[in-house]
Amino acid sequence: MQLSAETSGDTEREIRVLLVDDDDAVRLALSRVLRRLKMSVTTASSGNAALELIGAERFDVVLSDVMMPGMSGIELLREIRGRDLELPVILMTGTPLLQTAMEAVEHGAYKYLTKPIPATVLTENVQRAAQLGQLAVVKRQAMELLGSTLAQAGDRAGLESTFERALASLRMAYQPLVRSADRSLFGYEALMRSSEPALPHPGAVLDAAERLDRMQVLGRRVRSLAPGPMSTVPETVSLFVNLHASDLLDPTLLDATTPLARIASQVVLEITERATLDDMNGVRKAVAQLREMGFRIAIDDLGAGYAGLTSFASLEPEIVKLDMSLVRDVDSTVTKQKLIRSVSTLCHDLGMLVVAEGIETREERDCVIELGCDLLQGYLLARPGWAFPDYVFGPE
Ligand code: G
Ligand code: MN
Repeated sequence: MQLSAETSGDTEREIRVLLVDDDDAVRLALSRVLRRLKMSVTTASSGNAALELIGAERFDVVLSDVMMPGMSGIELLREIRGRDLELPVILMTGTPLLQTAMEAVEHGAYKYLTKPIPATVLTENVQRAAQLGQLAVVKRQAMELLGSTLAQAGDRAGLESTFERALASLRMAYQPLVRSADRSLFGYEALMRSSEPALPHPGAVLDAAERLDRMQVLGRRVRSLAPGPMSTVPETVSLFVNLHASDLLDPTLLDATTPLARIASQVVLEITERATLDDMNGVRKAVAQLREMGFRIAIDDLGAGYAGLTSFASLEPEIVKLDMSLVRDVDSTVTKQKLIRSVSTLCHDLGMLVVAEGIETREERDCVIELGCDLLQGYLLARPGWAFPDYVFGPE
């Protein structure tokens, strides 16, 4: 990797400052001071305006007021840390409060300055913050170059708060599974969604949880949220809940008093083939106990895994979900057709139901039905939605 010119310690380059204050006079006065030192200054009169600018341009330092209508400087700092762990932020306030100062430190503010700020103090701090920010970028690049997978302490703090916000904003979306035989509803799969912008899709939330060793917390949250709307549907409707392999070893999964366990006979626990099941003995034991509690087991993403058919065989699932890569363009791919046909024949002999997921076209749908898939799931029938969404079978 080449270190870019921007971060190679070129101290001659002008420093780009984003100045955030709702007070016009303060913006004017401070930008004058900074421009005198040949810094480039962009101004914003609110936290939201600042975030928009940060999304569009690169800055070396953010200098922000704390007390502003709408988003406060502390909130702005938190938002920035969710997206960028290295951009230095200096906070300014007219009324220093211990509480705010502590929050500023906690969220990684570079400095907390009290107004009125003497010109020399301001410029010194901005200059120093910009240099340290550049150093942080170079350090990260060097670590990447050396292939270090250990996150820095600072990285971890940032990721931690990002993950906490993702966890707090977690909601479940539901996608229907439909019987191909009579087009009736079989159940819904619960899919986690977070509104944390730095972790925009479920895979990113899972990655963060894994890096922070917080899989257990995430799994528990998913399982507590998933049953939500089940009281509104008949008991014949099933709920599919995704488990991570490590969830299988969490004792709370076997607690019969949880909301999920109370409706165990309606629940299908999906275990993905993507993960290697390390402690196979522990897993087998847990699965046996879960069955006794009334849960059914599905193998998820079959065909995508590294585990081959080993995990599949030993878990003896009631339901098998084909990975959507097998479903994609199946109507024009003979090898996929052969594979799906043999999997369904094998599964039917073993008394298992086969799900085709990720169906996006009418041709894929008709083809998987022809190949023996019992249950259908995918955007063609319904996209995941907040309450239990309706589905249409799709065009004839
Ligand atoms: O790993 P798992 O199979 O649980 O993941 C399902 C994911 O696939 C969900 O995030 C869901 O939103 C998405 N999904 C559901 N139906 C479709 C589809 O028809 N096409 C695509 N591309 N994705 C889908
Ligand atoms: Mn799934």
